[in-house]
Amino acid sequence: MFKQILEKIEKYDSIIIFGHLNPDCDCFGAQVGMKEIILSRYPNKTVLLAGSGIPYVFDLLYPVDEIADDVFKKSLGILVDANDLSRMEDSRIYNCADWAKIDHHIDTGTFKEGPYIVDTNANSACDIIAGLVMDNDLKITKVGATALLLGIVSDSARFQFVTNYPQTFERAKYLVEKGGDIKTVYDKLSKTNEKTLAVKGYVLSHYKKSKKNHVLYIILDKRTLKHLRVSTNHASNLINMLANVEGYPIWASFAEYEDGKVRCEFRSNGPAVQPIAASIGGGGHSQASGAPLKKLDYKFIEKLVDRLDDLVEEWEKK
Ligand SMILES: [Mn+2]
Repeated sequence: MFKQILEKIEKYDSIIIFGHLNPDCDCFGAQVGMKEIILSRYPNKTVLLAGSGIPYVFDLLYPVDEIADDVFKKSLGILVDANDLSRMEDSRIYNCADWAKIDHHIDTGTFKEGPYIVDTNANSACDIIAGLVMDNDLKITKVGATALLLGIVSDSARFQFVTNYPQTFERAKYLVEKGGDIKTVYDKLSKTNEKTLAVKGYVLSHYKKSKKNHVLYIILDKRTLKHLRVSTNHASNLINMLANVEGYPIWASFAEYEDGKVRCEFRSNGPAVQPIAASIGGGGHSQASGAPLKKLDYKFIEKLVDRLDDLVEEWEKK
């Protein structure tokens, strides 16, 4: 499949790499990594990054691009770290001339627009891309290697969630040897601020337990988030505050946006939670998935938590 993706890249002078909604370090790292790989091989092509990226690493990598509307129709669109066109942050992806995809989420079969690589065993999209570089003897710059390390380190929660350790460590080693700045990546990811401490304090003192005591979860309504002065996405990304608590193999968060919609996140170190996310229009990985809700409906959330509870009971019986 990579050969087919490469053929597409060869065919277009203009290439736009798209990140998903609520971009994270894996998606942005994969965008920058792909751009560096493509430009190393084809220096005369124009490669642009769509979406909002991760501003706090712009100084370490570089910012996303402002792209005029008319550029899309002559460009190849590459999707990284997401299932299909509907998941991408910049919806102008629909206007592209052609598409290709590299992803590690459970394949929903909804991407039919072009060649793709999906490896659900990879802990991050950046892990897959690092593998492509090594296996195909591609060039990677220092910035590109740093970007890929950023995705690998963040999506694996500092190498906690890894399926194939020898392979991932080998790829990380390769990237460090290519000049990837692992030290600064760790510094960036560990840096925190008082606002974040306040949210963490709130989560630790307000989390709830499911009826059958298998699930820890937190509900963050928009009033609370406003009071804490943090965005819904920032708070959602702190879900692992509730991770690894003895007796609770599943943890979840429900955070309300300004417009009343809700972001749900489910995590597990026991049963797969992806089917529950998928059943309400979401998806992701087997043990780390999310879904959108139209509104903050406490009754509905209670039912969802009951289902997660039942899931653990089923799993414990096995
Ligand atoms: Mn990812």
